[in-house]
Amino acid sequence: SIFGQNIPDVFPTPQKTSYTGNQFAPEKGKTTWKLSSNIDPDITKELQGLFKNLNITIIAGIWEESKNHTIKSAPSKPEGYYLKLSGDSVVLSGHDYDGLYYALQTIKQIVPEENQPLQIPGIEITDWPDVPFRGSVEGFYGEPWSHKDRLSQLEFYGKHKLNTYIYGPKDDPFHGFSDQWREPYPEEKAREIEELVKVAGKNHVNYVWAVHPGRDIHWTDNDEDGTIDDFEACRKKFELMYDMGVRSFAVFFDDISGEGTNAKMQAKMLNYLNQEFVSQKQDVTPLIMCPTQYNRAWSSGDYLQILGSELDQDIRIMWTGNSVCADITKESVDWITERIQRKPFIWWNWPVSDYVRTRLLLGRVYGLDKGNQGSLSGFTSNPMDKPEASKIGLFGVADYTWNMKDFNSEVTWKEGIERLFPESSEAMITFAMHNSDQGPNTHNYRREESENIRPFIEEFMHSYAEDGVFQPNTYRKITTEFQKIKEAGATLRKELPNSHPAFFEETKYWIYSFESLGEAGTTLLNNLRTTNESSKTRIAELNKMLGQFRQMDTYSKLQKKAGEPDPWAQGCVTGGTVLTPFVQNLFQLRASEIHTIITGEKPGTKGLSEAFFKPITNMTSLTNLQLTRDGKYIKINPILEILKLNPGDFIGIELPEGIFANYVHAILGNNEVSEYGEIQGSKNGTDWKKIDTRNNEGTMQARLDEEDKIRFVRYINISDKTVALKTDLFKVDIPEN
Ligand code: LOG
Repeated sequence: SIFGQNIPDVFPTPQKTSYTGNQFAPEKGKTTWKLSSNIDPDITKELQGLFKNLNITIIAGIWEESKNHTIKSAPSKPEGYYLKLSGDSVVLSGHDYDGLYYALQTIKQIVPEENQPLQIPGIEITDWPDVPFRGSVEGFYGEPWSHKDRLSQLEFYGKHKLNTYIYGPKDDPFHGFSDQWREPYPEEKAREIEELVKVAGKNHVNYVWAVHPGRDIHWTDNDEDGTIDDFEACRKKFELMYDMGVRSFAVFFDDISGEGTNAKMQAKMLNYLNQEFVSQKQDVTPLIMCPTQYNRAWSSGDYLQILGSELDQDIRIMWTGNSVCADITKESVDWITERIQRKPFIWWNWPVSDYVRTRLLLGRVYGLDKGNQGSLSGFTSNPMDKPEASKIGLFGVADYTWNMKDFNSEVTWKEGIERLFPESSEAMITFAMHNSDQGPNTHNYRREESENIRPFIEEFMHSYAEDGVFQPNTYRKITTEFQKIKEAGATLRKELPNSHPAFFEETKYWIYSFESLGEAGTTLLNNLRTTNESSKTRIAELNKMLGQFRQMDTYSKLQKKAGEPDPWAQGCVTGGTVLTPFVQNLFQLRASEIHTIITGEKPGTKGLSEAFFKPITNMTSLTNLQLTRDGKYIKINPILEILKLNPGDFIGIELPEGIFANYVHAILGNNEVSEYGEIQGSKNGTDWKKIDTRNNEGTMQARLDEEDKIRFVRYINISDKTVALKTDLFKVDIPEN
C-alpha cells in the first residue's frame, strides 16, 4: 500500500514508477475516447470494458518518442510503453503494438475489474524489457505438454509479458529428435499448431517452431543441383509450418553424435535457411539455433568459434551456461559471448525435471546474475513436464528477464504463488518451500529446500543423536512445522480439485504424500514426549507412524503407475531433502531407544515388532511385499507367482538402526539366479557391496561378519537380461538377544 492507497504492485516490476499520491474515483458519465487509428480492436474492447460510462478521457495509441504529438510518448525501446493515470485521464502510449498491449496488461493489474466503484490511483509508469526474447522452451524429454496445457501457458505468458514460446519437445517425432522431422504433421496435430499460433499471436507471444534434424541428417547432395538435400528438406518443412501460420523458427543440434555435429555444416545449413527462407519472407523473426556444444563443460576444439565466425550475424545461438543445468552468471555469459561473437540466447535448464522425475521443483528463481542486463539476446526456461506447476518458476523468470535490477527472488516467488493460487496461497507456500530441490543428480544442480526449518532440524538431530536430548524450543518449532505441513496437505487436497484441477492432476500424489509426511512427523514427535505411557502404547504409536509413512510409498507407486507407459515415471518424493530424511532418521533412533527402555538393554532385537523391519525393492509390482519375523530370522513372505526381475531390479530387507545381519540365505529357484545376479549388502542403503555367497542350484548363502554392520541385504539382477525367479526363501539372520 502506497500513500495509504491500496495499489497492487505490478509484476513484472516496471522499470520506472512514480505515484502522485492522489486517488481518483471518476464520476459516472460519458467516457471520452481518444484512440489512435492504429490500435488493435482487442485492446479497444478491453479498455472499453474497464472504463465504461465514466467522466474521464482515455487516450491510447502507438507513439514513438521521435514523433511529434501532444502527449508524452513511449520510450524508444521495443515493447516499451508509457502509462499515466490521473483524475481526468488515462494515457497509454506504446512504442509498438506489443508495448501498447503491455501497457494494457499493467493497467489490468492496477485497476482490476473487481475494483468497483472504480478507484484510480495517480500513477505514471515508463517501462520496457531488459531481454528482447523472454519465455519458455518446451525442450524436455518425456511426455510433451498437451494442447490444452499449451493454450493455458500462452495466456499466462501474455499477462506476464513473456513473448516467446519455443516448441521443441524431444518426444514429438515431427520435431525430429526421435525421427520424422522431414515429414508433415498429421492433420489433427497440424490444426492444433495452427490454433496455438493464433492464440500466441493474441497474447503477443512468438510461437517458435524448432526442428531437430541432427540425429540422421546427411550433408550430401544426391541430385547434384548444388543444394544439400536435407537443407532443402528442412526448408520445405519450414514452408509447411509457415503455411500453418508459424513466423519464428529454430534448429536444435543438442544431444546428438556423429555426422550431424559438424560445426561448419551446421553453420552452412543455418545460413542457407536464413538466406533461402527467412530473408525471402518479410515477416519471419531471426533464426535461433541450439548448438551441439551448448554448455561450457561440453565445449572443446574450435566448434564454438566456427559457429561464431561463420553463422550469419542475425542468427541467435542458445546456451545453457557453464554446464547442462547451471546458474547464469555474468562470468559465464562473458565467456560464451566472446566465442560466438554475439549475445547468447539462454536456454535455462530449470525448472525442468526430466532428470529427476520424482521431484517437484517449486522453489524460487535464483542464481541469475543481475549483471546480465543488456547482455542476452533471449532467455527461455526449460520447464517441467508439469505445465501448471511450472508457472511458479516462470512467473519468476518473467520478472527477472523484464527488469533485472529490481528483481527480488523471494518477493517474486511469494507474489507468484499468491497470484496463481489466491484461495490457498498459504498452504501452497508451505507445499512449495518443501518441494524444490532436485536431490542428488548427475547434473549436480541443486536448489534450496525447507530452508525455514533446516537449521532447527539439524540442531535437533545433532543433540538427540548425541545425548538423547533436545531443546524444547527447537522441538516446538519443528512440531509446529509438521502440523502446518499436515494442514497444508489437507487444504490443498480439498481445495485444488475445484480451484486448480489441472495443477492438482499433475501433483496430487505429492500432495497426498505431503499430508502423510506431516502426519508421520507429528505422530513421531509426539511419541518423543510420551515418556510416561507404557511401552505398549509407545510401540503402538510408532507403528501408527510407520503406517503413515508407508502411505507415502503407496502414493509413490500410484504416481509411477499413473505415469505409464512412460518408463521414466519413478514415483514421487516429497520433502526429499530435509523433511523425509529427518523423519526416517528420527524413527530409527526412537525405535532402538524404545527397545532399550523396554528391555533395559542396549539396542537389541527382542522388543522390536515386525513393523521395524522393512522389505526393500524398486519393483512397483511388489507394492505389498511383506516380512515375517521368527525369532532371529527375518523373512520375505514368499510370493506364489514367478517374479520377473528386469536389469537393476532388486528385492531385499532393511534392518532397524543398530541391528546387523549375520547370515543371509536365499533359495530363488534356479541356476540363472546366481549367474545373472548377486547378493549385496550395505550399511546405509546407498553404497552396496557384493557378498561372496556359496551358490548351488539357485541357493545362495553366506555368513556375514557383524563387524561389517550390514543393515541392508538384497538380491539384485546385475545382468542385461530379465531374470525369472521364485521367492521360496529370502532370509536374514540377526543376533538373538
Ligand atoms: C537437453 C534437454 C533436457 C535437459 C535437462 C539441452 C539443450 N538439451 O542434457 O532436452 O531437458 O538437458 O535434462 C538436455 O539442455 N540434455
